[in-house]
Amino acid sequence: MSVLEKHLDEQDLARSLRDDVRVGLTATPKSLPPKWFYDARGSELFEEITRLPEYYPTRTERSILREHAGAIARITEAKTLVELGSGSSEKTRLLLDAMLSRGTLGSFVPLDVSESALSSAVDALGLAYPGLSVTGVVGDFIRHLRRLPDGDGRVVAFLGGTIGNLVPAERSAFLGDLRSVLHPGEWLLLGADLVKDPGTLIPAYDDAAGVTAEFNRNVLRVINRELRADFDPLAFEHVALWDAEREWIEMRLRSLRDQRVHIAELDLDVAFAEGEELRTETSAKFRRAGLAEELAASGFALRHWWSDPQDWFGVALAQAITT
Ligand code: AVJ
Repeated sequence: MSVLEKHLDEQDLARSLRDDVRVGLTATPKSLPPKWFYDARGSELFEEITRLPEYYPTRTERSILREHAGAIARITEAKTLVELGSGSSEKTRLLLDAMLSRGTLGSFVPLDVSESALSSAVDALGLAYPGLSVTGVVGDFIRHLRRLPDGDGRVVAFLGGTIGNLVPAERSAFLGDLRSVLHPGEWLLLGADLVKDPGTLIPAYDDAAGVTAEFNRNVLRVINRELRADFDPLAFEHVALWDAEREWIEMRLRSLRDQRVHIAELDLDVAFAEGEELRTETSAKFRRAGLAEELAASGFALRHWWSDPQDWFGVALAQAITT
């Protein structure tokens, strides 16, 4: 059985896009939150990114999950698997298979901002797992945590390294909120991309085929369509850089010329100087010890940690503790 619940209606989405764009494009330096990449086209481009030779996180995480899904199922005895930012839920099948064969699992609750990605995932999963109750929640993993079904025996999976889209203050707020919706003993399964050689990191965000550049420019197309703006996406070039001090990747769009953009829906004109950069994403990279500390500070104990032989990606299994 599968159903889709919407916590983000069109108006809600439109309002938060307007607010984010107004705030981000009138700030210095300019920035936009990464969640606006993911309309139907952006979600497809992201799926394409996950298959690129340079983009190691998805396949590395999948190999870790493939190897340890049985242990995750045994340790957690999950009754409900919740997945935040689930997208296509493709890697999740490894977890669902392991949890179902353990016999503990009754329901799966994927939550994502992209209704298109979520509804196809929910339909496919409903067919593939006829005995499982699948409830897709269209929502934002920051704002709609409290709308997740209550229960016990829940495992919340937050995979793919999406935690890296949050800067440290946002991470601690998010982990604290998540801890407060869980009962002691429930679990967080967290996928985190790890600090590594910039020679590996940068190409993962600046691939030779230019798919990431298209993904990055897609946010301008979303704003054009949703807010009646007149961005010329090709007047911006894709930039990926490694901030060694803060240990994060930044994606930016650099204006190729002096230009003005009109955003009709906001009644706003925005000037870009030649060379001016708009930050569109931060993607933080982690170290095991640092992540264990952040988890502990939010009321989670790191119980297990798995990574690949190259130590490129880490999967943490943390348990909500009594605080
Ligand atoms: C989906 C946030 C994990 O940061 O690696 C991929 C998004 N951005 N290429 C990431 C992304 C550029 C991705 N996350």
